Amino acid sequence: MNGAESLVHTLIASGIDTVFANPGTSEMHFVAALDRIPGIHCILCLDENTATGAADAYWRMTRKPAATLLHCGPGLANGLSNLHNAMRAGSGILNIVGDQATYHRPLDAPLTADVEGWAAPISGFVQRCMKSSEVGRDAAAAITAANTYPGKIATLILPADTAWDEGGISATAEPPEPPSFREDAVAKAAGILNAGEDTMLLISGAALMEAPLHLAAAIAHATGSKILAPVSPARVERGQGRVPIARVPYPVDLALDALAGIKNLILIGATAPVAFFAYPGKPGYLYPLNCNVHILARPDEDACAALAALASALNVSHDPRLRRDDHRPAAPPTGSITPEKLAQSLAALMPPQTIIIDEAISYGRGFYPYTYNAPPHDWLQLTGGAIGAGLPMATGAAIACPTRRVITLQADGSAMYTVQALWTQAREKLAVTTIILSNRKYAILLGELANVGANPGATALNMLDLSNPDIDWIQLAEGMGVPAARAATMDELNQYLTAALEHDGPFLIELLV
Ligand SMILES: Cc1ncc(C[n+]2csc(CCOP(=O)(O)OP(=O)(O)O)c2C)c(N)n1
Ligand SMILES: [Mg+2]
Repeated sequence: MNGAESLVHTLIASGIDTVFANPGTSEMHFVAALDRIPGIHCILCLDENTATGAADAYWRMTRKPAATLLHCGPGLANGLSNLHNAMRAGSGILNIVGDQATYHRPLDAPLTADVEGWAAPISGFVQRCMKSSEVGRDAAAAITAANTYPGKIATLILPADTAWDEGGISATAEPPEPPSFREDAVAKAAGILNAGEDTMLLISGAALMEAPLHLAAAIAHATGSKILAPVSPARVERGQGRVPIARVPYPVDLALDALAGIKNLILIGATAPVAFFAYPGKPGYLYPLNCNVHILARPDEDACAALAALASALNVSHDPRLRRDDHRPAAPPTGSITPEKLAQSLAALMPPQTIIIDEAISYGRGFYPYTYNAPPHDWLQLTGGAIGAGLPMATGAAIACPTRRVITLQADGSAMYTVQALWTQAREKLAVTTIILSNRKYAILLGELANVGANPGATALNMLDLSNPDIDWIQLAEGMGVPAARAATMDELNQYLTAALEHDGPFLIELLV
């Protein structure tokens, strides 16, 4: 067994069966081993940021790491912005980076780079394999790290000779230490909630899944407090039969309003809410200066167990009245296109268990309330603000959940960063419907120009304009094997969306907004 084969055996023994890959010369033995040893689904991505974004959503939907396969430092560098988003999401990924042979590195050949240096800021674990006999052991340690709550990016650097040399020994990853929580933090939170001051529970991570969120809502209801999610949670289970939860609004003034008057902020798997950016004359923290911030569970602690302990300390149990029980709209709205109508159409047309990938940027701000009554679904967002995540995440979510539908709410400018993910969707015949929100501009930045007090002229405005030439989304999609149609009214959108959701593979709708 060579080192590469020991790596594949270690992946399989440790529960990893999916690799999002963009290989190069130094990974050829790993590629050959994946071929010889059955059991791993290898998905070719035509750029590294598609591979890393796909692995992120794969984790969010399965809580199981996928592996990436990236080529040397520059391949890793291409994938960094979606690794950044994955790190912000708390996703576990086995991030495999092939590299120069150990003895070739000192020669400083062109692709030699500081892989560790580029990997370190987004990784919870970095290890360079030094010998074929140690690849299995190193991979197992990396997988344990990737599985460590809430999920970490574990970068495993695989020099070519450690892959091709004989003497490989496969290993099995140990389960990680389970997360814990602090009893004293629970007791203190119970005291705060019993005192009856204005209190907000800010909930994130695994606590946004159906059962813990329901319990959090019951606690809030019983104690007269409020619940809120962060501005861009990794995943929320929502829709009919579940508890609706709003998010901290993106615009600073609206966020300040949402948290105004709060005397206590209890963080449950969440960090203290801050503005996305500084704006002249506006605060960075979004809660009042005199608000007491209490951490019930840090993001790396067991927020669900802490919530359960808090509920029992307060003698609160699930309250079925808090679940959303109204029906979805009988028919989707027609006529001209607005964000609210688009959200209502989604609620009316999406099948149960749809996975929504939201990189809608400015157009999507108001989608949330209009989809509370949609069938049960998951909503995944851009967690780290690094645009270019939507199409890759849709790809990874569809691979993770082959029996579910994926709908991508995709702003046009952001789509262009990783548009080649569409090709992988076509090749893998994934049930993904992409709705391109085609406003032919960087609309959010037009607002931001005003927010920071800049006074734009023609040069500035030209840098935020995506027309001249207009991007032809139909040709782009069809050029990569994804059938597509253009919609200029809600009626057209409804018609194409209905058909797309019956269609076996991917479909793209360019929505002229
Ligand atoms: C990796 C990365 N590059 C650049 C930006 C800056 N940026 C934020 S939003 C945006 C434009 C978004 O345009 P689009 O996706 O069309 O959404 P719209 O504003 O039109 O709603 C840019 C360039 C970013 N957030 N991340
Ligand atoms: Mg746009």
